[in-house]
Amino acid sequence: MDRKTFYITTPIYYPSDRLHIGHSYTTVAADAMARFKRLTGYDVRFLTGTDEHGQKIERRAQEAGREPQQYVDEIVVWIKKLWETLDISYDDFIRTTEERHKRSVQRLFTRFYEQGDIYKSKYEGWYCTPCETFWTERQLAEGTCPNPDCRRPVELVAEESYFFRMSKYAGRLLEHIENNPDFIQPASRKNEMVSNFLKPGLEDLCVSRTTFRWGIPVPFDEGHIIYVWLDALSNYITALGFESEDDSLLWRYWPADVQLIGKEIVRFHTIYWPIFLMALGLPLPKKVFGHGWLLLDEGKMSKSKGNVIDPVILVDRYGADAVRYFLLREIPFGADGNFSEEALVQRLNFDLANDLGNLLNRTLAMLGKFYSGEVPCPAATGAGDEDLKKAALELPSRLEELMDQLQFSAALSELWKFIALANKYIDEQAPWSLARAGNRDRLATVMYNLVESVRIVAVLLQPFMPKTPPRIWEQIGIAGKPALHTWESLSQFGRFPAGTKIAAGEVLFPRLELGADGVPVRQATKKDNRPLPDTEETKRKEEKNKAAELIAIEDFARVDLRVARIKTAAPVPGTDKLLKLTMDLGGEERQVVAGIAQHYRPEDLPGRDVLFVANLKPVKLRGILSEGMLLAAGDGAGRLVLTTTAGEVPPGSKVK
Ligand code: ME8
Repeated sequence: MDRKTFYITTPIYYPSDRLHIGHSYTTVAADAMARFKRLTGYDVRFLTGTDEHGQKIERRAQEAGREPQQYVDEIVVWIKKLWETLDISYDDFIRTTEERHKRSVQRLFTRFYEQGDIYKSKYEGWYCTPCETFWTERQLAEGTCPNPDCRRPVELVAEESYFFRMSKYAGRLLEHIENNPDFIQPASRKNEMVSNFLKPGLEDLCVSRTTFRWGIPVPFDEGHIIYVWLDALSNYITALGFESEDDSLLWRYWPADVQLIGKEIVRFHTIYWPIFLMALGLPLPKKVFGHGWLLLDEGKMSKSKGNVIDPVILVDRYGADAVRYFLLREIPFGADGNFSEEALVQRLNFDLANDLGNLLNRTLAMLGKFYSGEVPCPAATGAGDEDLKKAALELPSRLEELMDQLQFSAALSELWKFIALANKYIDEQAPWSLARAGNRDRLATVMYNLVESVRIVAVLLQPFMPKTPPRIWEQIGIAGKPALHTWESLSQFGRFPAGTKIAAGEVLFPRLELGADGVPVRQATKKDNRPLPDTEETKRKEEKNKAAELIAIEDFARVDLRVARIKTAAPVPGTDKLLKLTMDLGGEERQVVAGIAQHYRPEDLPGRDVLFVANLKPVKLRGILSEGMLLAAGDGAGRLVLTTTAGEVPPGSKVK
């Protein structure tokens, strides 16, 4: 219990819809930070969750013909699955519809009221439901929501409400911000908050609504629902048991060390939130970091605009680690940056397949060739060793420094500098020449230093790409030696046990290229196509299977194969695998349900020609009639590619 603690949070996301890569961005960053702190010995608490109340969610549920609870329940299942797919190691997931949260929020509201921070009056002003924000007439932008990313119509609200006396705490907050330069990061956001909001003077905040029901009722005045932002912001302490029977977590972990958010909600987190905390007599978070936006074609990716990238499709195509690497590496944390799949593929090919992959593969291949796969004992030092060792020993503290500033991209770039240095060490030491010259002592040292460098890289990769290091441990033969995976094991260069047997395995990151249709395909390389080990036994089995599986030409002729053109494509509600398609078979139209939703976006499909089984017995899938089947090729690694003809033929043409 005497370990230093580290509490990190993400925003709690609205389950009004499925989340996109923008939400994954914040969560992956928080996860990398949490994992990094765990690696360096901290007792970490990592919180994420969902913000489930409010008018926006109530309306979305109504539109979908559901009860709000039922509506959010389904999306929350999806969100939790997404975080599992992305290896998000949260310690707690708070939902604002949970009893533990609702009870605490009601107690907190009562406390504010009893101590005179909240009073009842009448609110007359404007409300933006998509942003769940009150605006004054003066703040509106030509009569619409002034949030530059929103600009949607606002609604006139005139209702009896409770108000929070913001002005009472404004001076103290300003002082805190000025005295704690780390509190709001990056610094530009701090200046914006101070000059645009605090200096002009804070108005009291309306903290209850009466015109809808989906929220936490004010306990002593049930016609009122607690304002969704007060409800939501409290999650960071209700999840620690604030005002509950057991608040030991609160005492252990509060104040938060880092609260990660996107820049559009910095105001809520650096003005309202600290003021609520001051009113509760609790310390303020040490750092609130408002990172930049992921943009798509220069506009903010957002659910309401519909210009979003689905993280599930990306993970399916590239794997969780490559997606995580890209998010953390591509854009300096804090700044806005454009998202593009081409850039992701480039990162994967250059940084992961080339730099990291080559270091591992060359090291393994040479250990195999020169030492039959057994790591030798270093025997003769030489020029270049010191530089490599020095860099390896300095790397952990360099990374720690950058991570403490949430500079994920710079931290990864440092790690990659070391990878580049190790690759250069191979080129300069030229182990093949040492082998040819019979210089076994020097060769042993070079090979030893390389495998030790690979180990060090893998240790430091763990927070960023949690799936990759175990694959490296496996190949360099130290999977069963957890002591060699730790931060402490980096304090010395030379912990790798000589005599370890390596086991070269699959290429970590095969090179990809984006096909004309925007779908990535694996580039053929000599390494990727290495034949599988051929034993007499497997050969015999294959022969036997082949004989059993042969079909006669008449069997094949029973299948009516056609070329069909996709006319329309739409998701099947309630599934993430199926699409409903209408197909043109040359004068005849068919409806089919195809399991390709994780491989193709509906909007990319119309107009494509595919090979089609036209005489399949109709079936109903999810209650939808499906009359036929599209043919697609699977690569055995989970990727599916539609089949088509090599040249233009009219829809309906027979495939023979
Ligand atoms: O605001 N680029 O929830 P939300 C980068 N429930 N990050 C993005 C992004 C993008 N294009 N789009 C979303 C809410 N995000 C409230 C929060 S907290 C007490 C309540 C990330 O579902 C970013 O972290 O709209 C942003 O702040 C958050 O998702 C907004 O999620």
